[in-house]
Amino acid sequence: MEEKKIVIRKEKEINLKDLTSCEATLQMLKRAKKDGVETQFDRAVNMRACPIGADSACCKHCAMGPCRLNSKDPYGKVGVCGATIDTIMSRNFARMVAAGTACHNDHGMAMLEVFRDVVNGEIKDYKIADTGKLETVAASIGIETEGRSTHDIAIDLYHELKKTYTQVEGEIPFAKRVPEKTLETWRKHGIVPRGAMREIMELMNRSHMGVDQDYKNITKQCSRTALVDGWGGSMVATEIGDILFGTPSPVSIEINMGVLKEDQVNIIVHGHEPNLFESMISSVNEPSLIQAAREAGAKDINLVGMCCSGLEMFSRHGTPHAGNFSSTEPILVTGAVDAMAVDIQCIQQGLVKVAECYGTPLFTTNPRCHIEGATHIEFHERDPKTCTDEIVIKAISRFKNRKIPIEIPQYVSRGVQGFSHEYINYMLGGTFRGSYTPLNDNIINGRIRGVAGVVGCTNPRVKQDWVHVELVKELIKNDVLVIQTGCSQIALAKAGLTTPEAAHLAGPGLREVCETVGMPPILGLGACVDNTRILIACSEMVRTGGLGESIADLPVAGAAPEWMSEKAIAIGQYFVASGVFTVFGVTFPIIEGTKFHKHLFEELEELGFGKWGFTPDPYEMAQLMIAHIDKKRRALGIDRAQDRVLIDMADRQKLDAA
Ligand code: SF4
Ligand code: MSK
Repeated sequence: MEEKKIVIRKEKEINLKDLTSCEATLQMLKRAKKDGVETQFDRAVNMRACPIGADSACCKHCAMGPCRLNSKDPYGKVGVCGATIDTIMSRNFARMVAAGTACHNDHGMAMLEVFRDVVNGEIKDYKIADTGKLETVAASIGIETEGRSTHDIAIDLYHELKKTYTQVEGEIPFAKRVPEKTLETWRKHGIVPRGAMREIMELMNRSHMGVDQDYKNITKQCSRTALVDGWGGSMVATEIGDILFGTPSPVSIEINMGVLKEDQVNIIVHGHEPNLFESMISSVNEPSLIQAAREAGAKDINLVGMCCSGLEMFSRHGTPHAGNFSSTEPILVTGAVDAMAVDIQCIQQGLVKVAECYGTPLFTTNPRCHIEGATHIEFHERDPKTCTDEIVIKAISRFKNRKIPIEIPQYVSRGVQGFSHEYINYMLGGTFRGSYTPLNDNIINGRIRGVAGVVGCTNPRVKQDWVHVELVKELIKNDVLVIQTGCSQIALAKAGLTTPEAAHLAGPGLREVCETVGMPPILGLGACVDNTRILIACSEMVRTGGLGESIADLPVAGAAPEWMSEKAIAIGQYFVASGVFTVFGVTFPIIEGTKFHKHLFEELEELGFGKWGFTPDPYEMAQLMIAHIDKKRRALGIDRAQDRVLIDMADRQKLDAA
């Protein structure tokens, strides 16, 4: 492959150390700079964010505009149609929620179709790996499982879950899993989702020029749409992924760019759907392909994950992981990647040029995601190996013809990952009495102050991984148990903080619990669709008792400190609508001091939901989250640590006599 060089526009001097706290990525950024190769970090420095767009103070929903309002004087002007700043910002926000929800639902629906074809026998390369999970999920939405065959339960489950997407009236199936009081709040406000297609369609209609022009009414439909993401499409993706490929349980994995091997054929899979990766595992274990790799001079074939599909794979199979979103270009700079195969979501177009520069073949595989300049080899679940075998063959050929000097940053961390909510149940309660009672008890007695979900992307507008790591360190220091998904989980794993030994960084109460159970203070739950595991964990905490009646009563908080995608906004809105205080970093696309801002950041909580928060500073973010957790503890009457009282025989006799 012809090597090309790209000249970076020298508009600004960049101090590379300010861009990332990932040492491996930093090493590759130095090499890229030397080679004159541009990455997202250069582009972010040279592309000043539009201040009006950043505040969402512009509208291009019709050809009377585009209209730009003044962020400094938001009520000084309206659009040509008369739209106010609150209408414009809420419509823009709505379209982000619609797009994010569409992504997760399209992913979930594709997974459900694969499940249907596996059950029908039309897809033969996959099978149901976890029948126990199949039965649990089916029973949770009222499907009879007693004495029935796996096939019959699976057929019913498919038909029931299909309603998540296609139903036009009624409530989505997983509404049955929502705590009663939370569901009551949704019903009162008319936001229980019907089906994803209906909700997304209605939100797009309402955010069109000249339809819904009341920011509070638009917010309602934002919540209804976002809820069909968290409790709908994403939850289906998680549950079907577990049923087909296995429910994760903790596994020790290696993470960071040092997992690449100079003497092996290195293949990276990056994206979000587990199907491609599962088939790639079969292909790299194919004896004829291993033989071909050896004949080409390689010791073996080394399969590595990145981003969220990598998270699904290391949670299920312990597959090594090379890094998060912002490292997907830098890893190509190693020259050691013999093929990168991608499916959907978070695949930057910039990969094409970096791949070209270092002679790495880049393959798109999903009909939804072609990229100009990448080679498309379509992946079909009914014949998956044709695609993945071909990618392996091309990777072997690239290995044989490597021209670029290899430089692999020697950074590898080890961490324990793969804490499904089922495993948390088992870990805390044991095989025969699996339950959330020990978690609730330790929250009530104050050893654990509360639980924080720290999730989401990395974003070159802030120092990569730094906000995630500092925030999480601050939270565990204050006895807050942290649960994680997505690129945030990868940041903490790279920082070496997902081991049981990291308990020494926790406050005394959390440390005691972690040491007793032998668990890390930071639990990685999987990919960004697996935020639904957090929702289920919250529901279980409510059901277990002692911490209030709805998710909004729990001493929990969420954060996406380095978010960047519309999917993150949809996730944030479904956590808020479910009752969770959710803080975002980087930037927030709403002008402070406006009515819409007040609605999202204050009034939603008064209506019985959670609310939004914002700060780019990790320490302030931790304080906001801890203050919220403490507020909830006060409301529950558990704000003072309640140590277990050990009673002696004399006390016991007094009690018996009473
Ligand atoms: Fe301007 Fe209104 Fe058209 Fe938006 S919908 S571009 S605010 S005229
Ligand atoms: S990959 S959505 S950058 S978490 Fe799920 Fe990471 Fe955010 Fe993509």
